[in-house]
Amino acid sequence: MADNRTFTMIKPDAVENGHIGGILDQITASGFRIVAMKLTHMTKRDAETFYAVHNERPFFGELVEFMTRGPIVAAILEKDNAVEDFRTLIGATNPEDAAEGTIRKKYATSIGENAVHGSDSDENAQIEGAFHFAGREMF
Ligand code: RTP
Ligand code: MG
Repeated sequence: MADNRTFTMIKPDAVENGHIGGILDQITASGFRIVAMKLTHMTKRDAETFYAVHNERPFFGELVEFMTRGPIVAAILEKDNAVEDFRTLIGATNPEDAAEGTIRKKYATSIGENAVHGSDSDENAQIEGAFHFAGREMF
């Protein structure tokens, strides 16, 4: 995957609360092009693998439980400087610390249930995109 791409998930809380449309609207209005997208439901093993970097953290069990609670929207997004610009667009992990107007400020309910995921590096964007999508699903 090219360096101008990032990977995102609209998490189960935001899907449950009816925010898929609002979040996608803000993403595309901010200049990101949707390269791949689907509604999917992660298994426990999927979530444990996807978030393996956090498996020693105290919140790991809670995170896996949350991410498998219901469907998510997975997507690959393209824009110059995609990883960094998307992290800016979503805001801080904890919505209480997120800047005004960011997706997490608007839609997240807590540090754990924070509406969206954004890759933290070009390398992880590549790994995470490939975790969810086959090459023929990327456009
Ligand atoms: P993400 O990977 O989902 O984009 O979030 P992030 O980089 O802002 O935060 P990260 O440190 O990678 O944490 C991954 C996700 O774990 C949950 N979390 N819960 N209860 C807690 O203290 C806590 N801390 C993190 C959140 O869902 C966070 O997005
Ligand atoms: Mg992270």
